Amino acid sequence: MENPVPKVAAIHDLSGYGRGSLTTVIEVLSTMGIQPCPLPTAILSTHTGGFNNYKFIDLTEQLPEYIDHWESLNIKFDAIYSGFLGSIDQIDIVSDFVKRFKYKDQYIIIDPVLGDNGNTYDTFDQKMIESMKKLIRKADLITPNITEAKFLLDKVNKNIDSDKQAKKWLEELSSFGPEMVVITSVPGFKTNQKTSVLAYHKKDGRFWKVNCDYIPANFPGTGDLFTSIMVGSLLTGDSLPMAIDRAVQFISMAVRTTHGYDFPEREGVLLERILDNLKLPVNGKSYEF
Ligand code: PXL
Repeated sequence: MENPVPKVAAIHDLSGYGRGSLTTVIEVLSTMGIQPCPLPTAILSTHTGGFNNYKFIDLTEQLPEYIDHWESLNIKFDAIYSGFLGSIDQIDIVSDFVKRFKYKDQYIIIDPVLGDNGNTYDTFDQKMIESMKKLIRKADLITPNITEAKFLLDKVNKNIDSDKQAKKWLEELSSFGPEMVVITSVPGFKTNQKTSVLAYHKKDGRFWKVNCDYIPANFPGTGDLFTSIMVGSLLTGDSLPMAIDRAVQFISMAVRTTHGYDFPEREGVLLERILDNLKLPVNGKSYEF
């Protein structure tokens, strides 16, 4: 039996407070009519961006038996979607998971969570970056932010400052293996009043760009929100540029909604206030070819 509701194996941490990772993934996918099946990589009291002394419970040792049980149930996932991994060994575990749960017409989405704003997150180092370069070979779609793209391409001191260079970076990332590459949070080439999302689809050789107004706010968890919307959109039949448009328009709305309140940025965007907008048709008016 094909799945009456698409199923996604969601390999992320569960951060109890602050929004992001599994709480965001579950809310977004469920709203979009998709069943999230969480494979928790770690449990944290909060995410690591802006909170101190958080409790971090690494679940690496528990994962093999959890996965063995899933395998015994013969579950067919329409997509496998990984994000924040709690240890370097988990990269091998995800790689093995993809091999064991491979299924026809399935999307493998790897969000290579490593860092943001030029830095790695607390729990990541160069070894993790090297392993992530191997893991992304397995993906159909990767969604690094600009900081992660720089780490993956060993270009930490370089910037994208023209369309020509943007294409080169996208093609280089795609040469690792993924059919679709999306880079988020790319600063505007000419003005810092804009940021862009850039994308490449290897199969048809087309490049896409969606510009967004820059808002001087930095909410943790928007990367998870972006990729989760991409996953939901692709699984419900959107094209790559339409999926990006949907994610960009929703996140712009989320950031604008949240920015209007006097509210701590570390708690993320006020997702629950606007979640239902994910069900609306997207107008596709923002993407450029
Ligand atoms: O959103 C990425 C992410 C996921 N999980 C944890 C994080 C972060 C980013 O800070 O701290 C625990």
